[in-house]
Amino acid sequence: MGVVNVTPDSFSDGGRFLDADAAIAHARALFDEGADLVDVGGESTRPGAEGVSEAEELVRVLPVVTGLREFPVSVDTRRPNVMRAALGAGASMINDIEALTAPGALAAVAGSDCAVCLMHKKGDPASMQEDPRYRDVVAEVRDYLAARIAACDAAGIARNRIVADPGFGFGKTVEHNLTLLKRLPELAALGVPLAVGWSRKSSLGHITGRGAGERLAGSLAAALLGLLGGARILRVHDVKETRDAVLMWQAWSKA
Ligand code: 7PJ
Repeated sequence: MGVVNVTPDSFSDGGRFLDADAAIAHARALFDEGADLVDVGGESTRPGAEGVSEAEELVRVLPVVTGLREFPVSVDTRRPNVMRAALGAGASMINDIEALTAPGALAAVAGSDCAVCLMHKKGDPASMQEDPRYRDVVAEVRDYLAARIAACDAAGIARNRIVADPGFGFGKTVEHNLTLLKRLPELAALGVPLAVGWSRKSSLGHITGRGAGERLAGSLAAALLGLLGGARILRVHDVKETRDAVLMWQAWSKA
């Protein structure tokens, strides 16, 4: 899963069309590099990020989803209205960092046949990294995701449409992230495919001492550790390089 952020280009005076065209071109490049899916997001949910309005999110995301109709597209959103609009425009998956907890989100997904990625997070992006605490991070993440899968089930979203993601970096210290990565096989008990996202994240910076633009090798190592732990979807910025790591893992698995 390649990451496509749709955010206004502050250096461009060409306006909205250029932002959408740039995102579409980026997504096409990621498919050329071997992505099976791209994740289009119009709201930054990085730690400390400020929110965008629903109208703004729609204006960012919809032209990109529409422009990628012939490709498998996931839309990273927490808002039911954005979910419905994106699915109407041809999206095949909803990736929700709030695991469909917003009022109306379960119904928005249940009303289509799309796939859904349920992610764990603790707290809100503005403050979630301040002092996250868990008794047992793996048990808490697993129980939360199991409850969200049960909520989907009750809403009529079949299990074979669901992917679960522990949400690395979302209300988690470096230690929590490492514990979850090491004990990823315990999340297999959820009975749905697992997605992981370590790409370029700050935990890699803490571990390697590298700045945001220098985390490719760390990201690839984390991706491989995720695969070895049972992950089946890797949410990454660097598709070309990750594809080679996946091919190495596949060849090693078959040997
Ligand atoms: C994730 C995500 C992740 C899923 C972001 C970033 C932060 N969705 N959206 N999993 N991370 N499913 O890319 O640094 O880990 S935004």
